Amino acid sequence: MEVILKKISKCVEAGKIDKISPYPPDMKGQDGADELSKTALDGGISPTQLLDEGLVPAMEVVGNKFSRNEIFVPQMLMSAKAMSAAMKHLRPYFQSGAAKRKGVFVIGTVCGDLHDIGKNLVAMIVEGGGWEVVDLGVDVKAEQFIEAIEKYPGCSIGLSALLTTTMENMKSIVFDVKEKYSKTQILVGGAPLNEEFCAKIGADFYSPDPQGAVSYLNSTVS
Ligand code: B1M
Repeated sequence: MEVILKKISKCVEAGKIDKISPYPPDMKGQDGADELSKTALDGGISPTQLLDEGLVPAMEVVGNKFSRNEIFVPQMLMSAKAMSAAMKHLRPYFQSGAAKRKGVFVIGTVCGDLHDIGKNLVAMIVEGGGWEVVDLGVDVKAEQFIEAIEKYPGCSIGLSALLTTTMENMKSIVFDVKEKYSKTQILVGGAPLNEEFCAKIGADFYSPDPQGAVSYLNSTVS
């Protein structure tokens, strides 16, 4: 049992999606996260074990390496894809309630802004951290975040912005959300932001990278 979970972790860390994936070259022809996760579940490993002992620790390693600049966006994308290949097999268990996630994280790139590469990475890493992620896409307005909070009570929300112009839109989104739902945790991120800006607009947490967002979200439930 432990052996297959270790193999799955290794696939996620290395970005080995499935058997036909040529990346990474030294794992060519081997089963990837896709096949191994299916084998694990068919062999009796519980969905919770697969998530908690296989996928979450692996994504944590990946997120931390990225934070330390030991790997870069392409490697992290491959790991996130491998994780998604495994998550595909877990989805039915989440839907039936047989496996639980830590909570719901609603994320979007704020209104006026169409940059979504960083936001997508954050979404994938947070999902790999054991959270249900609801991705509202790009150009997201305050009303859409508020609708999502009403649909997923208790969720946390994440705002991403890449433009110095659109980061200003975060301020009104945070204001509108907090006015209606003062306890909703709001995380912000994106290249032009910093902690000072986060404090100025009244958001709860700024993270420069996806792993920081996962660590903060985890701290809100532990
Ligand atoms: Co745009 N663009 N762009 N662009 N673009 C920048 C951001 C820019 C810096 C380029 C430049 O001039 N040097 C500049 C902004 C300048 C400024 O505001 N000061 C710029 C501009 C001006 C524009 C347009 C206005 C250009 C024009 O049309 N005249 C236009 C705006 C469109 C709009 O949004 N309304 C525009 C358009 C585009 C494209 C569509 C062509 C494309 C976006 C494609 C897409 O996203 N699907 C694009 C791109 C690709 C870039 C650059 C080259 C790369 C951005 C990126 O994806 N980085 C960028 C220049 C650059 O950065 N070199 C640039 C990689 C990504 C992984 O990083 O998004 O920072 P990032 O995410 C990081 C962290 O920030 C963090 O985690 C991620 C991983 O570490 N993070 C979070 C992000 N969100 C987070 C949320 C969190 C936590 C962490 O919690 C919630």
